Amino acid sequence: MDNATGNPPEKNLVKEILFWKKKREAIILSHVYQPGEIQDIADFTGDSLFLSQQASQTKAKVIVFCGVQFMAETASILSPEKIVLLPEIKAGCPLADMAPDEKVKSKIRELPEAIVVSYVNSSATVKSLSDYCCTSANAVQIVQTIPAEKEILFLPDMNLADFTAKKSKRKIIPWPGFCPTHHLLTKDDVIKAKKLHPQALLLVHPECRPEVCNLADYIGSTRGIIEFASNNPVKEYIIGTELGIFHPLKKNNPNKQFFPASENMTCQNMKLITLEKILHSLKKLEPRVIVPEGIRTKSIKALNLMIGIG
Ligand code: CIZ
Repeated sequence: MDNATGNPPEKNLVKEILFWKKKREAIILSHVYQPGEIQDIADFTGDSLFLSQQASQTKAKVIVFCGVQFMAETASILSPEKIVLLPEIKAGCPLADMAPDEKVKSKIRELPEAIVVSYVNSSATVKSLSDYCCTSANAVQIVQTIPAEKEILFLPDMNLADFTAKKSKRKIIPWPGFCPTHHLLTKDDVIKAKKLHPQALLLVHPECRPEVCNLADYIGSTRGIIEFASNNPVKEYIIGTELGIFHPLKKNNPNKQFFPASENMTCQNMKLITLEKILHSLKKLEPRVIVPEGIRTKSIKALNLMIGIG
């Protein structure tokens, strides 16, 4: 308890955050992989697509992005006139790091005719080299808009590339990257979870390995997984994505049961942001994420195509 207010420390922290949020005319955006207490104080919680749409539409002067670097960069590209804060600047994305800018440039030189589709989990420079950006919520739709005779280079996630190729029936050249959190889920983990919960449906993210996806009842983005579980009469689900998603799943579906496909599916980068860091960020207006103008103007077209579809 706080001696002055008699409130638990977390309650005082939240009050202070809300005070500074108003003072700064800020909006707080939280990804569903963030810790539950951060999702609870956010103005909007969701996936990259939804949060990018909010970032592009908001009238707020300051965007506090509770997520990882590429998400804050995306917000800055879409809303260059706003201050974009990432409360922990070290919150990176190992998947995005698997497609270094120079290697991507050289691959594009090797495939001059290819249409380049980049998953939003990529650097701002990679986005600026891309014809289209996509998220897991709209990768299939985006690829389907590309003329059938065109070669497609899809980066950086090879598992999402495989899923998108199968769904869209398009030939895709994958980049050999993967999300360590999703890729660690094995077929054996899933078989074990299914034995423990035989009545449960298996819902997995397309960043999971193809042999895991083959066993799933539903494969989709975080938004897709939440909608599927919320709209389905079945009461039990095994979930194959980052564990932060359990917060909205349980909150929206108090009468249903959710089991992790693996207890190890935690993205450490997503958990670097804390309530204390959000408060510090609002007070000091740092750390800021700014995308250099030359890269920003080159990446905006691909991003606008992404936020316009889905
Ligand atoms: O698009 C996103 O936000 C990610 C990283 C996953 C998902 O499916 O929402």
